[in-house]
Amino acid sequence: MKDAAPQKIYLSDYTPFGYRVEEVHLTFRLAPEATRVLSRIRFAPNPEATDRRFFLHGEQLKLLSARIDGAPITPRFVDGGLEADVPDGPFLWEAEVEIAPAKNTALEGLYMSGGMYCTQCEAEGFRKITYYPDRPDVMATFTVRIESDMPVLLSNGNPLGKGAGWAEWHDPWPKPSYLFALVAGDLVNHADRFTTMEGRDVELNIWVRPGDEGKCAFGMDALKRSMKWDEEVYGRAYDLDIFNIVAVDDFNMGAMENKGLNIFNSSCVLASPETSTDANFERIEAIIAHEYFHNWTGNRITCRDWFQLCLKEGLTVFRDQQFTGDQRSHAVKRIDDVLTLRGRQFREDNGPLAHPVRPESFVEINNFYTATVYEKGAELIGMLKTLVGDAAYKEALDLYFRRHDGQAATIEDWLKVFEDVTGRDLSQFKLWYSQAGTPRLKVEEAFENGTYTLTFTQSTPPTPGQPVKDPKVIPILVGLLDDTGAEIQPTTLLEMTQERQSFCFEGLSARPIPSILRNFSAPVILQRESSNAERAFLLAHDTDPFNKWEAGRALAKDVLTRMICDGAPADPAYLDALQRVARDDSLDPAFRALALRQPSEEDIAQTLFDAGRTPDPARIHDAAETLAQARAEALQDLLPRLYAEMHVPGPYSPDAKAAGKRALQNTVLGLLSRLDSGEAARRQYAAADNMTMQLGALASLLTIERGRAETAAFYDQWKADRLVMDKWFGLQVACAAPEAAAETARALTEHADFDWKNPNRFRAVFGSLATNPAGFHHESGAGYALLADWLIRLDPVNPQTTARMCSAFETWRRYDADRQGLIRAQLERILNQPGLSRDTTEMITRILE
Ligand code: 0A1
Ligand code: ZN
Repeated sequence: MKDAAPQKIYLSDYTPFGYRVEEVHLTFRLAPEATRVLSRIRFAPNPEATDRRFFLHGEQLKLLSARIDGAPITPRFVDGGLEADVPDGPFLWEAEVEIAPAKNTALEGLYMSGGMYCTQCEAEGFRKITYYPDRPDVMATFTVRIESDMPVLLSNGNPLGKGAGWAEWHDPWPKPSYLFALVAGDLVNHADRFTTMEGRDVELNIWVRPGDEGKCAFGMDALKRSMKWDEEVYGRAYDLDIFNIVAVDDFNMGAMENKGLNIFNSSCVLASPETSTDANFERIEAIIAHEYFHNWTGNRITCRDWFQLCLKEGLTVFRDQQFTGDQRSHAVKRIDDVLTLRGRQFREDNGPLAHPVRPESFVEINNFYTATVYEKGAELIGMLKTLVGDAAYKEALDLYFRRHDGQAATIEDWLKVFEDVTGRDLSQFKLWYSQAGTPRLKVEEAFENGTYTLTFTQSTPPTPGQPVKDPKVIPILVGLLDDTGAEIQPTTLLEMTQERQSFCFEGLSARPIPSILRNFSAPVILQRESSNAERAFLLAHDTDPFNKWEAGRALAKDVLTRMICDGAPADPAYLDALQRVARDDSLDPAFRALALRQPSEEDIAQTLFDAGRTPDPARIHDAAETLAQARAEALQDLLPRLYAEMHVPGPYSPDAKAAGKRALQNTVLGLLSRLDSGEAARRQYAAADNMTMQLGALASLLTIERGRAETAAFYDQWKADRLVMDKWFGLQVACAAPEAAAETARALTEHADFDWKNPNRFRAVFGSLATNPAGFHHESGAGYALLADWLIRLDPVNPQTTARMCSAFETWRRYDADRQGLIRAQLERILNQPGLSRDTTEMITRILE
């Protein structure tokens, strides 16, 4: 058991640091086992602070010397750092420390990946590099000298000079330590240039390991499009002479926005048609944009403290979502984003890990890089924009950049710019930042004397530490259709502020058919009695593409739920509606692919639980399989033709139009394979000249053969490519039959290529196990035990990735007593490990509470 409860940090305890940092000089003498870091830091008393305690964070550092104004001192080592007595006025702090990057398996601070040195400092990694006030409200300019025989030496800002075995960099923009970065390695670059709207000629580089240079062109193109877009849409130009991106294989997250030196998980930047799917290309484009957009929303304006994380993340996610919508399709992007929101954030918000978008306390900040902070955070920006309108949103953002450039800001600052621009009082809106949980929005309707009334009631279930919730402002976009499908009331904004509120539409000649929560205008769960006939009608006629798709999804969920709960057969009305969508050539293929996708088993489990039932993953899986077979049979006349029509001739291009066709083609293949024993899939596999088609075929084969399809040829073809091998590992577990999933995963852990210390490889196997619900929740409990074994093994090596993977267990209270018992036993087993990390301890404790 744990000795003492780890220390909790509270938002309400915030106080500014007693000192300002005027400038930072760092010298790195790199060596794998003994890197020396020399720091020269100019401090001055902070006139805005009263507490003059001089405390510097530092962890896992060997202090070799420390001086103040040139005189050696002996600091006092305290928990998490050191303290020293310092002069009353400005002074120079100098220290030398030793660290061992080669031994750093946690991938936080300075570490090594594939022979190169790299850093990850967000959120609190800089303190593993040297002693420093490692908090985001301390901003300073950095000058960095790197001494190493590695050929490429990079840091933030602009290059000052380089020679044999050294390079110097200077970043003129004050920044917090979490944006510091250093890279040293044997790297090659894909170079380009970009001229900003201000006329600055910027050198652009993507640095990769030799052999990967052919996988950079798409990322570079995405970067240039992002730079242009931020100028055109937000008026934001890049502000240094060079922008570097580096790909590393060992990385805990997707990528990191270090000033002028973004570091990427190689899976989020390297792309080629042969090795990357369309989904990979789209994700890479979005992440490149996301990190680039942070240059203004995150770097130029940063967060005062880590409780304000959503200030940079919610806004930057919102911006990257806008970008993808502009580059591709707004409708498809919105549906994809809502699928992610429901699949990850609603799941989180409705379980033991629920927390506000701006949390009020934490033990380990790394545990709060969550779907709630990122995805729900982005929804809050979208709601604000809907409420104030596009013009006021633009004005507010201009004011935000003007007012807070160079500052470490708060959510209060953010909301104040909207208040100042619009004159609105946003205090009720602010509840979205402080109250956790997904609001339920119940809808009632009445029609009398030509007046149609919609009455909404909102309620938010209790979440940990928040038993009672106040009503929030909910922007509800509504349109009305008549029974011919004509729109009689175009999209209108209803602004709900009370717990129960009615809105009237007058002068109607007949009862309309409502389309409610268009474009998913608020992150809520809509509860409305509706018939499948009405859903099919909206699927056919709604002019709002999101709600058109939503109607089809609601229909499918209703059909599946009845199959699971009442043993009903697949509803022919649903199958008819599906046919109409499939053959409607006026619809974008990407949209059709989404509309033909079946709701996930996880989604059904959550829905059943919400309706007060106990989901049985095995039954859900069986019903999903039965429905998929029924869908294939219902569409069988159409499938071969549709498959042929979606063929994209010529060389592969990752553009949205071609990708949409391939998405529909692969969806059709999935259905077709259920009828032709995989014949078309084998043909597609043999003919494929790109990964989208090759993997699509393999997934279809694995699905129909319940995970037993031959994957050896794929392995032989791709064994030298780490990123493709992640797909090979992942797909086998994702497609495994329920009773075989844990064993498939276990067998893969014995494979010579299972490098479990690499987060991508670990996630390929165990992330896929956790997202195969019938497999993970198999009644034997084998999935739970296997994951727990491996979390226990990974924790001492990489606490951050271990802790993140614990969320696989977050839905445990949904399930029956037997499963709950099995999971509890595993959670307790993990918690009882001696020396368990703070990260994992916090996660398991919260899940168990
Ligand atoms: N700020 C990055 C994500 C990130 C967060 C934490 C990390 O280490 C703990 C690494 C990256 C982003 O939003 O892209
Ligand atoms: Zn981010």
